[in-house]
Amino acid sequence: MMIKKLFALFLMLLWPSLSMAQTETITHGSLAIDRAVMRAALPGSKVTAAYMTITNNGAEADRLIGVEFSGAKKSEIHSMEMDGGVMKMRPVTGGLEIKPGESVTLEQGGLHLMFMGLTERPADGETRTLTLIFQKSGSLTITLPVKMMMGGHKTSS
Ligand SMILES: [Cu+2]
Repeated sequence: MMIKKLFALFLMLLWPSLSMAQTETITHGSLAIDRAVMRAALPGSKVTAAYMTITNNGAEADRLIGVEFSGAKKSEIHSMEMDGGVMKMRPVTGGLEIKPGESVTLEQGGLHLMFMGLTERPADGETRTLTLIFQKSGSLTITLPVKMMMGGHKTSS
């Protein structure tokens, strides 16, 4: 009887990791991260960005309040807005709210994670590790693919 219960528990624990490998969704408490990707940095460039969709499946709002990346001197959450006909990006103050039952998409030309003062160069086909810091859910370390991406974001500075 005990063995049966343990086996059932084992299956329950195994199942999310199997589905995670299939869909590339990373779950963390009530949060789910999809389509995480880091932009490959061009040779000589000191900046790059990362994008993803964060979904809150919980009943309470959470906030992405920070990001850490060991390959950059400074990592920030940025927004991008038109300002007098010019695209301008600025740090998101107070964190990025993820309302219950909603998704926030960080994408080219919009919200993004910004890495400045790169101390190494993330190249196409590699992977990198980031730590996302959430107000309620705490820290989540994710490994994401690095891909060459065109347009949408200024990668030279
Ligand atoms: Cu930026």
